[in-house]
Amino acid sequence: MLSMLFAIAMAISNIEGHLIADSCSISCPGQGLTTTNSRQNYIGPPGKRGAIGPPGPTGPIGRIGPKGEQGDSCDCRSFEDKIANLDFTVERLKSVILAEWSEASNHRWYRLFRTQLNFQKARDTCKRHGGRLASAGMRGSVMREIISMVGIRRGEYVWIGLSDLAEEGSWVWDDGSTAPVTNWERGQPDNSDNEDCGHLWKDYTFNDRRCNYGHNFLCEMDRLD
Ligand SMILES: [Ca+2]
Ligand SMILES: [Ca+2]
Repeated sequence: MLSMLFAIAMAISNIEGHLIADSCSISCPGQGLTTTNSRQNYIGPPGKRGAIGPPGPTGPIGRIGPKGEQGDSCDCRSFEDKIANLDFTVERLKSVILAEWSEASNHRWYRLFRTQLNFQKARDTCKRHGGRLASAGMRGSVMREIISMVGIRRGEYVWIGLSDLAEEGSWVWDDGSTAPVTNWERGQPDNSDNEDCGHLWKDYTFNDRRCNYGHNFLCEMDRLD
């Protein structure tokens, strides 16, 4: 009788064991234990965050952006003017360095050109050298000093910066002055045969003469500073 009861108890135990094993093999693989009887479910703690991975590859090149605003155009004219002014300054400095000009007590510089040119060409030559036909230095007492300094001979024809080209009888100086002319040779200016340009003559007095004659000429340059 006892052996029969033992056998029955073992059989029940085996059956229950199979039921638990079957239950776990279906409901809980790898996630804790779940039973078909009244036990609670167990969920494990979250795992540790993994290390930050390396940066990804460089992305593709973006689209071309919109056009920028139109820039200012190059003011080439001002550059040309600056270059011309530099050439002008260099020419003036070269002349002084080469001692071709002499400074008078009025702080202006003078140079006698013994090249016979008409009035306009003489004027242009002075301008090209950074000056003008002698004007301020031909007014007042400084004139004799300058004539002596540059070596103008008595009676030598020398163009100076004096003309009535703009208006007959209105004599103006090339430096813009309209100061009265007080050094005319007696009887001059007579405008004989349309004489509109002034020159040194006789006793360092002035005469008007046709502008197309070729004469030596005296240039004047303002101080360099
Ligand atoms: Ca005249
Ligand atoms: Ca005359």
